[in-house]
Amino acid sequence: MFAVLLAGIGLAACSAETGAEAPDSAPAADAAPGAVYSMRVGGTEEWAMRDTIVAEVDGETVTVRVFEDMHTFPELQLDLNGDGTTDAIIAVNGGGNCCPSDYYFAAHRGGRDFTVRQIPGIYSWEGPELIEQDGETLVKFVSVNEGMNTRDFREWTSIFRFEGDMPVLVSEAVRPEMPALAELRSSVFEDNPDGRRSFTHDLNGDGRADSISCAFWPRWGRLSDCAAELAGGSGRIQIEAGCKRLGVVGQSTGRMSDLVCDADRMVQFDAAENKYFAR
Ligand SMILES: [Ca+2]
Ligand SMILES: [Ca+2]
Repeated sequence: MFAVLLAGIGLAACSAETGAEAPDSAPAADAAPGAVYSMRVGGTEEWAMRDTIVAEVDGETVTVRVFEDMHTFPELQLDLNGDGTTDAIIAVNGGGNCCPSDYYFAAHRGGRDFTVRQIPGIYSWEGPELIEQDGETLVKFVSVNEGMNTRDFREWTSIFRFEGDMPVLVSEAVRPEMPALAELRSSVFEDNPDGRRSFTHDLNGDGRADSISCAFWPRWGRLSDCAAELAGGSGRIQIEAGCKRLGVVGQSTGRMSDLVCDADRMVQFDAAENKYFAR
């Protein structure tokens, strides 16, 4: 998850590039016959953004929608609503890495007529994915409440179909949490992001409570610099995992209890390194 997060940040940061040399069209290799979508630099201001989605229709360039002062990109181009015209899923973001894109459904209604609607409830760093389900082509988004907050980790998968010009939610499922015996959550830093917080659990089964502690990284709302200290003092055991929730689960690797990061990511002790690593 964390690698994905960082990749997402990189992508968002790259999309913040500006300038008049920006290409005026996006790859559209998978486009079905019909409208071909691309983005254009709108306006003449210094911080020109590729804020305009256009479509080529029968040799004509039609403005589909201007998202003023935003970056745009047509992510998917195909007939999503089954009416024979090429539609698009459009990513729109403000540049930088604060937030993932918003996503819009552009329906080509024929001729120069397009309808654009936001796809609601999405907070996805990875963007849309086409899936086949029961013989139907649908679009899946995986959202994560990543960002500057102390809320509990939440990952939800939303699947949409497109009817006419409307995105219709087919299903939404939240990734369930693996239960923990004891845990620490980002929310304990809500009132004060400074210092360290800890909890205790007998990690090595010697009957003595050990301490697990973390600091906090406000920018991404994650626990940071987590470490375990065993009772009796064999030193600090670093926990290499950036989590919004770190807990102890009822299984172990070698002599040491396994940990859970966020919903269900396993974090296990590596005796050779004397560290915990996320798997
Ligand atoms: Ca269509
Ligand atoms: Ca112990």
